[in-house]
Amino acid sequence: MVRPEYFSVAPSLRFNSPTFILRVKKLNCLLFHLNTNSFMNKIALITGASSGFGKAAAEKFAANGYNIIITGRREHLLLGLQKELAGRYGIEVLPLVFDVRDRTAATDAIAGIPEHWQAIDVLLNNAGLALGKDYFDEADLDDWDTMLDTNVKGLLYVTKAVLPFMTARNQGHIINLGSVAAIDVYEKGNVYCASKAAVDTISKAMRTDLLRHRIKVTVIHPGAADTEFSLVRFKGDAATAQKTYEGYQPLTALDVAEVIYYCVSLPAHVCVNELIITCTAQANGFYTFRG
Ligand code: NDP
Ligand code: 8X3
Repeated sequence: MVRPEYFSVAPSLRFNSPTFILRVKKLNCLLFHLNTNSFMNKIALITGASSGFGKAAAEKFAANGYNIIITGRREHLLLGLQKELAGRYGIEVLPLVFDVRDRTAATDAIAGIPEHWQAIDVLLNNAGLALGKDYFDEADLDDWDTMLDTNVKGLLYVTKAVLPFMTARNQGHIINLGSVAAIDVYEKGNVYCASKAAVDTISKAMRTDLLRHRIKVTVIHPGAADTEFSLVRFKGDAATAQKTYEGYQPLTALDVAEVIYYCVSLPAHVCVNELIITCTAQANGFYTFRG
């Protein structure tokens, strides 16, 4: 026979006892906080998250518990990524659709993010492109405008819009995507190389001027990586784009995302200022062994 005392419930745990009611209220309060966030999570804003490095970085940050703000022009890709990453990793994703070349759109989109998204820990300035690969005298002025407007001015607009959120907290990490093209000017690279050299110089300037706000600035210079980059550069000519990667194993977007995440995961007092990453077959902007 089961003795009655095994069924007795401590007075404080009886449903109608004041202590029990208080405990339930406290539990509800805790659950409410857990629900309304995940805003204990860190926040990363990633430009150009609809493809390539940006998309791979979005997944890497999401997998590590970051809430992410993903930006780009192709809304359907951002919405698809939002659904996928929020579902897979249980984090929050805020898509922002704007063209980084549009100063007002970029500034307004970022200035208007909800308050609980404003504590941005990491800004990944990744949106960018090459357009054309032509001799200087034969290149298209519109291509040059687009590259400078996107790679240089777009990066400046986004950074200026995000900085008030970082300086307010005296903390943050800005990662800029340069390229080996910033370091070695190869034939027919002209203005793309110049735009990435500008990113390199701007990164040094940011690092210097933002020291007083304890904001880290890292510039990452990747070599050839198989993303949509070449398809965009050669304006949809898939055969020419594919030739870029023939005869060797290029970097993948994931390779670069891993390195980006390594840089942000270092202790607060450590900053990777500059980093060059190529596939093993590539020495620099000039030499690639196609065996
Ligand atoms: P992808 O073409 O795959 O991705 C580029 C991203 O930039 C897309 O998400 C695109 O989004 C976004 N983007 C382009 N223009 C704009 C714009 N005007 N406004 C907003 N977003 C824009 O290329 P990668 O991932 O390879 O390139 C990412 C960065 O890395 C670039 O800065 C590139 O120069 C640099 N890089 C690339 C290398 C490579 O070999 N792949 C090597 C070294 C550096 P959407 O079209 O939706 O707007
Ligand atoms: C992209 C790499 O070598 O095509 O920045 O310039 S390269």
